[in-house]
Formats: sequence, structure tokens, C-alpha cells
Amino acid sequence: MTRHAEIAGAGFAGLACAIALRQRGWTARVHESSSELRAFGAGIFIWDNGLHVLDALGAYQAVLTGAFAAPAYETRTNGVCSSFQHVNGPGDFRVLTMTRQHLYQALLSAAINVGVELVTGSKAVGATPEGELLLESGARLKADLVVGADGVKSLVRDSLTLPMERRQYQDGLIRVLTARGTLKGGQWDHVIDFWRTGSRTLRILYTPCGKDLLYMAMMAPREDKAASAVPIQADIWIEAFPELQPVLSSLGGIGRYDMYETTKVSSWSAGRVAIIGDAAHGMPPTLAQGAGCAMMNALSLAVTLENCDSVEEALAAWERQERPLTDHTQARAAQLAASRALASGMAWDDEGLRAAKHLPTGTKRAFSLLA
Ligand code: FAD
Ligand code: 5PR
Repeated sequence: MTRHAEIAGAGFAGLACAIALRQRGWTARVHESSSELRAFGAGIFIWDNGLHVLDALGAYQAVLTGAFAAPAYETRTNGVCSSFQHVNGPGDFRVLTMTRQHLYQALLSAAINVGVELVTGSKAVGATPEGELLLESGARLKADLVVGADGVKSLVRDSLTLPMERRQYQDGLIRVLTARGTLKGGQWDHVIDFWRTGSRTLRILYTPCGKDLLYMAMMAPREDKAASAVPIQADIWIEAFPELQPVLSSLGGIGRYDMYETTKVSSWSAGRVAIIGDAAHGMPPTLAQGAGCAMMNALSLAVTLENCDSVEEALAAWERQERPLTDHTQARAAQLAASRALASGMAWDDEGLRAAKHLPTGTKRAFSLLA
């Protein structure tokens, strides 16, 4: 008998989950509250673990085509190189950068290819452990599995009244996507984490996302009202990072400031309802693993359900197996956010890279890395 899933949220987690379930014979319907299927925000880093999941979901080739593979990742603290690592070469670590819309489009196409049903303008307001998704329209949709993939402000999660922990840190980021202008070739193809410390701490994570596109994550403490303001006050940023003047002077009115924050929920499921992605484990972006963990957990959920007749048992087994890595990654990301340890060079030790090095459940060890 065909099993059916109702999923709230067509973000990276919801789409990944729907695809993985369809690949295993389920029917899956995704409800997106927005009127459009698209990603918000600027750029994103996807490490090896995420690339493996994308391969299993049939979205890897589409992601690779048009993503950027920087040759190096460096940190410069007050103008001096404090760490340098080659990436994406033979034997190196792989980490691709791309616009969020590029990743989103690849997942969306894969979802459509396998016959995921997508409903826009459909807002979920809650769920019942017995397996109903409750919509704002008043509809109660019965399913074998209900998934809350509705992001960090998840209404599905909140309706289950699971105990939660929330934390914010001193810093936040303004994210912008802009043209690379004259910053092309040579060192300008590297990912460069520029830090300025002293009386005022500021940082720009300079991230090429393609031949012409640049993603910048501009970090400032919340208490620094002028530096955390949007639209950005260009003079402040140019004074701290004069080498980036060609792009900083033309940012205009774009950008949004978001605080670093952690959301932790006591259990990833209640009865037939699973909570995935930021709804379950929002984390500061310091390890760039939020979407990576979201997609790993979405795929492993479908894999675990395949091997289990009881949905409730599968959800418990899934959390037991997958949660330790996510908890570790979230804790490590939080530690980096609280300590600003990245200022003295990237912390690419095993602690920081555990998720990136993990071979996700449901993926193959080796797949073609070439377009
Ligand atoms: P979301 O992306 O929030 O998607 C939720 C979806 O549900 C949205 O489409 C929303 O419209 C919809 N929705 C919301 N409420 C409802 C409702 N009630 N009913 C129906 N639909 C609803 N991760 C990485 O892996 N690499 C990075 O480089 C990286 N950089 C980051 C940088 C910053 C500054 C931040 C803040 C995060 C970063 N992340 C990164 C984390 C990543 O963005 C998130 O982990 C990821 O987007 C989570 O996906 P999601 O699908 O769980 O949630
Ligand atoms: N590292 C990466 C990243 O994308 C961010 C951070 C660190 C790769 C945010 O975008 O510290 O915020 C960070």
C-alpha cells in the first residue's frame, strides 16, 4: 500500500524530504505558505556531505553546473593572512558556493521530476501526533507521516508543545549578493574571511558564487547600531576593509541583518509528526552546515522509514541514529559564534568538519565529481 506524507514548508529540508520519500514509493505533498517557490537570502556553502545528499536526490549535476569551486579558503585578520587552505583540488576538501536560488532551483526541478505535489499559498498552523496536518484554511489533512519543515519559526513544531531552548549571540550578519565588478581572478577567486578586530569588530566573509556573482556575509555585533544597520553605511565598512571598496561602494539599499541563533527542541518527533531542518535544529552559520544537516536528516528520515513498518518506531530510530552528529555540529557552531574563534584563522579541525566528512545515510561513497 502506498504511504502518504503531508509536509509543511518547501525550503531545502521540505523539498529534500519529499524527493527522498517519492524515490521510495511514497506520495508526498508539500505546502508552502509563500505564493512563490523560491529561496530567500544570498549565497550558500555546500560541503561534501551535502553534495552526497544532492547526488542521492538526483540534484547534484544541476547544482554542480553553475556552482563555484573556489581554489582556496583563507582568513585575513587585520590585513594579515592567519590561515590558508587549498580546497576543491584533487585530494582536497570540497566545498561549493552558489546562490541560494541556484540550489533551490536544482532541488525544485528534482522534486518536480519525481512527482512531488507542491501547493503554494498553503500555510500550516499545526499538526496532531495522530498524523494530521492542520492548515490555516481549516483543512485537516490525514497522512501516514506529517513533516514540519517550516523553518526556525515552525508552527508545526510549536503546536506540539515540545520543550525548546533558544539562544542568541552577540553578533549577526548582513548578507548581500552583488556583482564582482573588478574583483576577479587570482586571489579574488578565493573565499576570503576578512576580519578587523580592535575597538570595533567587523568581518566580511567574501565568497565568489560564480564568474560574476559575489556573496558577502558582513558580521557586526548587534550593539554596534551603525555597523549592523541596513542599508549598510558604506563608509564604516570601507574604512575597515579598504580592499573591498570596489564592491562596498555600490551596494545601495540591499541586505538584511539577522542575529546568530540556536534553536534546540527536546524531541524531533511526536507520534507520526517529524520535525526537520531549522525547525528542529536551527544553528549559527559559523560552520555553514544548517542546510547540510537539514538535507542529511531529510534523506535519512526517508531511508529509515523504508526499513520500518511502524512510522512511530522509525521516527525514534531516525532520531537516535542521526541526532548526535547534528547536536555536535550545532554545539560547535554555537561555540564558534560565541567565541569569535574564526577571527584567528578557520577552525577546520575534526570538531568543525565532522559533519562535512560524514558519509550521510542513504548515500554512496563515491560518485562522479565532474560536470
Ligand atoms: P527554511 O529555509 O527556513 O525553509 C522553510 C520554508 O517553509 C520556507 O519556504 C517558508 O516560506 C516555509 N514556511 C514557513 N512557515 C510555514 C508554514 N507555517 N506553512 C507552510 N510553509 C511555511 N547552511 C548551509 O548549509 N550552508 C551555508 O553556507 C549557510 N549559510 C547560512 C548563512 C546565514 C546568515 C544563515 C542565517 C543560515 C545559513 N545556513 C547555511 C543555514 C540554512 O540557511 C538553513 O539551515 C536552511 O535554510 C534550513 O532549511 P529549512 O528548509 O529547514 O528552512
Ligand atoms: N563560515 C561560513 C559561513 O557561510 C558563515 C560563517 C562561517 C562558511 C556565514 O555565512 O561565521 O557566519 C559565519
